[in-house]
Amino acid sequence: MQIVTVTLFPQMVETVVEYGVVGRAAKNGMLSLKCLNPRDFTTDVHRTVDDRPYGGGPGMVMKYEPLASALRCARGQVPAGSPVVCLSPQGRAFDQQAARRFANMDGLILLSGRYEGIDERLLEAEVDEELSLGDFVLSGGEIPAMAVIDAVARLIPGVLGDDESAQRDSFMDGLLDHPHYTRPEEVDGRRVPEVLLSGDHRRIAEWRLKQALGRSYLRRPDLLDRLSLTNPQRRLLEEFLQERDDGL
Ligand code: 4FM
Repeated sequence: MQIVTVTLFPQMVETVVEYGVVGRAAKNGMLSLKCLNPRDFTTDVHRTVDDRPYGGGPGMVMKYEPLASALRCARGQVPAGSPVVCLSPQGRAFDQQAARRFANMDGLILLSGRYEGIDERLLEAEVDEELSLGDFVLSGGEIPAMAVIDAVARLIPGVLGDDESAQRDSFMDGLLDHPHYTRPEEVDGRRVPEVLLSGDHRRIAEWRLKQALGRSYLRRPDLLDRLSLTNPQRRLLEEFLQERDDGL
């Protein structure tokens, strides 16, 4: 997959392919990341990429022309039909479903803004979708672009090992993860739940699903609202809440 990111801070975004799973994908040639700096597409001596907002107010706005030129160049570096995505709090939620959608494409163009915003006409003319990582305000779209690259890269077929991707397609899709434990069996008086030491893989899978259901119910009820739980799943969730009320 080929990703081009348009950013005033290309060196910042490029670090995402230096580490871990994404680094391995880039080394193996399963992912290519290039960055284009809109400043390199300016035509004035001062290399101006921003200007004052019409209507007044604080801060600066990213100018249309350097971004349009950079995006045109980006389109020439990815397969035709690759979506152009801008990261901003004004976007719809970026989620695992969006990550899966992009992972099945051959190319992706990401636009990371800075300052108070981007000239709206550039978004209308050149951007296919605006996506948000959450309801908070960062100082630029670079970190969200890096998060999108990471989330998408690990879903590209062949990037994760068999073990890693088996987990991904698990029955706990759409739920929060279950708790994890590793050695030692006891630390500072805290023991690993007995079932995980039992070797009974059926009971372990059932315990993990119960934990995932319980945590999702308590912390992210919005996730459960989107699922229709099976009868056995609803029984497990009721057991979880019962055991919690019992102080277990
Ligand atoms: C984005 C600053 C565009 C300036 C930002 C411009 C964000 C988020 C975010 C900051 N992006 N999810 N939350 N971006 O805060 O995606 Cl021009």
